[in-house]
Amino acid sequence: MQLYAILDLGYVTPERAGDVTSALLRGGADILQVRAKGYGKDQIAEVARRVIPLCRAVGVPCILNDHPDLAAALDADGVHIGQDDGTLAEARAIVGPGKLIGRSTHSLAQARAAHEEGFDYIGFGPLFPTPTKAGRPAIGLDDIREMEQDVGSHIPAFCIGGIKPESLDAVLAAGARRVVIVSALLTAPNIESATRAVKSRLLRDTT
Ligand code: 3NM
Repeated sequence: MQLYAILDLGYVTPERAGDVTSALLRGGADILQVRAKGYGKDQIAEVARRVIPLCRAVGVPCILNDHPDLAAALDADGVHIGQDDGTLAEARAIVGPGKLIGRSTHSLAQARAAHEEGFDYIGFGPLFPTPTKAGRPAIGLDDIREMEQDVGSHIPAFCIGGIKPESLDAVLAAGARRVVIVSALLTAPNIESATRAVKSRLLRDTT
């Protein structure tokens, strides 16, 4: 589980959700999140109902961003929550056992705390400035190795934020083993081949 893709409706219209999801999956995404900031729950549900079966058909977990209630109602494979979205226990009470619950973390301390709390996986970033989460300060590459040692050796830890195919080498050299890449895949001329290129780079370096 090395490449975490996000179907972000900031980059992809709902009409293209199925096609883009299929391209990400064919390219080798290991886990996929539906992220739809600013969309209503009905719209998110409509997209997720199409995307979840595509993921399930190839055994890839489908995670909803932000909405534990919707994840439970749609029987998604899990939910991803931010630092301000309450505790693991609160999310767990809504989604139930057996679902993945991930946490965004933005420092070594937050990464350790999320692991201690019992999250199933974390995001760690943003490594670089990114328009996908505008305004959040970049944390750079310096803490990746320690984060991998303390957290990533216990639960999957995905480095995120501004990662491009061109910067992947530096991110891996800094100790990362798993990444989330959003805009660089979703805006690629060929999403499937861009995803496949990143995935084979990850496989080459981290196995
Ligand atoms: N979360 P891109 S950075 C959704 O650091 C998200 O928590 C982040 O998109 C975090 O690959 C980020 O386009 C955006 O930079 C990732």
